[in-house]
Amino acid sequence: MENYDLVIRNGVTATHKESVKQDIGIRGGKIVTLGEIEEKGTREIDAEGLLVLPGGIDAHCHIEQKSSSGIMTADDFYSGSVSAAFGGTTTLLPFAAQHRGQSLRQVVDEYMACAKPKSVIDYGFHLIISDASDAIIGQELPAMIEDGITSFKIYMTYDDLKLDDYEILNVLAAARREQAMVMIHAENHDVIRWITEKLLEQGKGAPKYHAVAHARIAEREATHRAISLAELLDTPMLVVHVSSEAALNEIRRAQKRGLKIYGETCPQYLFLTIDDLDKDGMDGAMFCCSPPPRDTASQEAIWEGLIDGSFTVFSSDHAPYRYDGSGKLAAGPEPTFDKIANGVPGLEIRMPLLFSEGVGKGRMDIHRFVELTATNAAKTYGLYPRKGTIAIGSDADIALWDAQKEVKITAENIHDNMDYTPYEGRIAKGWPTTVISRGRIVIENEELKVERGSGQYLKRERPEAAKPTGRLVPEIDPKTNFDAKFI
Ligand code: DUC
Ligand code: ZN
Ligand code: ZN
Repeated sequence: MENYDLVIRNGVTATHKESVKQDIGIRGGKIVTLGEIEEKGTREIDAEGLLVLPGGIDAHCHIEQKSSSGIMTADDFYSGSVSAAFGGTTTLLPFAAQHRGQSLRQVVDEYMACAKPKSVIDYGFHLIISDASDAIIGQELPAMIEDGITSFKIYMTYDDLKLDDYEILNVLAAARREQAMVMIHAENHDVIRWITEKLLEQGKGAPKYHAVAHARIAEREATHRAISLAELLDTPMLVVHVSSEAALNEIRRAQKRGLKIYGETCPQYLFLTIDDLDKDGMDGAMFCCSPPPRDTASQEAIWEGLIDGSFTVFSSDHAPYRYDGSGKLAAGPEPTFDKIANGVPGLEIRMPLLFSEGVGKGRMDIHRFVELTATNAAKTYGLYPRKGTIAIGSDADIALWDAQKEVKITAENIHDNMDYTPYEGRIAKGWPTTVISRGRIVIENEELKVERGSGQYLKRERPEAAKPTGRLVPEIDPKTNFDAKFI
């Protein structure tokens, strides 16, 4: 006789692989039984007519993070985690961002101290590495990876963050040795800088010129270069926030050649365009993010990449800066585009908008939706099968999803700490009604049911996805992918 803390009955469970009508028995925060359950649980939920999905994993978000120019995100770990949970997400992987001169341990300790008393759902961290000195890469980074922070992001642009190709090679070599996942922001710094200078010389400082300065060619070139560096050292790598078909095609080509190159895209590249930046006054600032939204043809190309499997994960890239002097207008009431904080919010709408426009409109099936919003992130970042699926032994992280529920997205009804949403007025059909994290009911009847700080830190495994292919040998010897005739 089993004793269940919670039994979910009569729902259709959908994982990345299959849909099954079954009951779910939960005990001690874990899924312990799948199938027909006769015994009563301490708590019971009737999920008749609902989809029972793995809770989402948002693997790219900026929470309680200071940008390199010193601007604080609007969300802390409380408002950010609450907002994510209302949208069906049960795990967050935000960044612990190193500013040059900081030790990685100090950075992680600071972010842990912020998250622990506030997050209502489970969380881990990716590092951002802006200082690729020997001490950081050779000693500190391996220690952090050993401690379960098994992924990190590097940048090819931004004065205070960018690494040059030599530094990137050092970082990739370390990631390969340690089997950590490298995430890369791929935009050509000097191309952006050059166009920006020319635009500003011509007095073109309005928000819409942000999208001109961050040209697609800058993204394509940097994506190609990043992939080349990863190929040289046979190091798996994930290209974050891909906005354009040209960059996506670089990823596709690499994948066709058998390289472990992964891609991520985000709601802003499906649902916004350059026209959103072209608003009266400064209003376009609300849509400034990097890379910027492109055009409707790009949106279709990004959809195709999600459908055909070229993209591995769909993340929010939630980077919330309010439309006031604390955020977008921190440099003054009418800053030129290069002084506007980059980023848009999206934690809460990530899954509902993809469900509504993807599954609801017949572009993708529910299994692909689950894969993109949960399972693949778990696999890519060392959390699978604990997170990202509904299976015996997995954490009971579950979103009960009403495919018919329609919600109009407005700044007021989104639970983050923002004063706008870029998706104001859109209706998304398909929302979670009950959200469960480790068997705890987090959201029910439109209400938060757990205490702040009840989320747990996740020490992650080294991801299988970060294992080198083994088909190339990065040491300099005649059997390698180096031109070795004279070695
Ligand atoms: N990169 C991100 O990942 N998020 C916001 C802005 C940026 O440049
Ligand atoms: Zn980035
Ligand atoms: Zn980001």
